[in-house]
Amino acid sequence: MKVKFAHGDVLNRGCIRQVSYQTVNGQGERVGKYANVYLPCGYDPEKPYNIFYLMHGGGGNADAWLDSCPLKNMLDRSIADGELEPLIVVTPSYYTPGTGEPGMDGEYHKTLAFQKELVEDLMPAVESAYHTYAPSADREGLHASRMHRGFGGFSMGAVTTWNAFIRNIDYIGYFMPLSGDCWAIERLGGSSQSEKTARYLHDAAVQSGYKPDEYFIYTLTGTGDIAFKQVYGQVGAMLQFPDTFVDATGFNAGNFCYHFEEGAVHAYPDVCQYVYQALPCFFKK
Ligand code: FER
Repeated sequence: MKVKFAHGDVLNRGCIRQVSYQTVNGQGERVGKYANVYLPCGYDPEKPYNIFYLMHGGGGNADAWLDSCPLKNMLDRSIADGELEPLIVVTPSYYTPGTGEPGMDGEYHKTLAFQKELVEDLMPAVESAYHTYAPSADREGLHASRMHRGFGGFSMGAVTTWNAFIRNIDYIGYFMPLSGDCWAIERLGGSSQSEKTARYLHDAAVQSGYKPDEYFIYTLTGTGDIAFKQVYGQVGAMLQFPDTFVDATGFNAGNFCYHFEEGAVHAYPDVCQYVYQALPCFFKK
């Protein structure tokens, strides 16, 4: 990993806005929700920006990323230093009001149900309010701009990200699962069902019709992370499909990057460092 991000003062600060939108909860009722939207310093509505959606972990909410680590300061400083191109970052939630208390049971289902909300409700609300590369905020416009859109998340947010890869690759070109595996086969299946999980992802990628230079995955975790075993097992199995998941450093020659940070644990401050490392590699195609 390059030098770690150090939290500190910065002259050029971006701002946080909120976008409200309507969606449908697990009971089929219309409910109001919001997501936070980071706008880079000097955001100019005349210019298009890349956009990165970043999901919280289990039990979190749309604010979790912003109040659990210096995400905003990291973005401000990375942009001010010229390491990161100005972009829009959205922190939503996969929970919907009226669907019960957070908990491991039903959690996977929520990350899956969120995939429809993401494209039909959240992206249209955000990308009609702020200027991204989407020529229109409907499926067609979102599809046309997929290489300017990323999705990442921590823990259950990583589970959400693998689901986005499987369900929403038509609208997203870049994926950043952080300290969490793919549960398509079973819960924690990255270690218990490594081979089947990797094959499932491989099949999803092939069936999407996109070539390996049309989707990018950067997954990171720490050796002290409770998700390490799952992510490590899954990455090893994915590398058995080298035509689909092409091993790369910083996407130089391939579409699949991974990093295991020595000693890092399952917590926002460590995971924020991963975003710092990986985000500058996005949106280069
Ligand atoms: C993992 C993926 C998700 C993991 C844990 C989670 C232990 C989520 C945990 C939670 O929300 O409590 O690989 O490893």
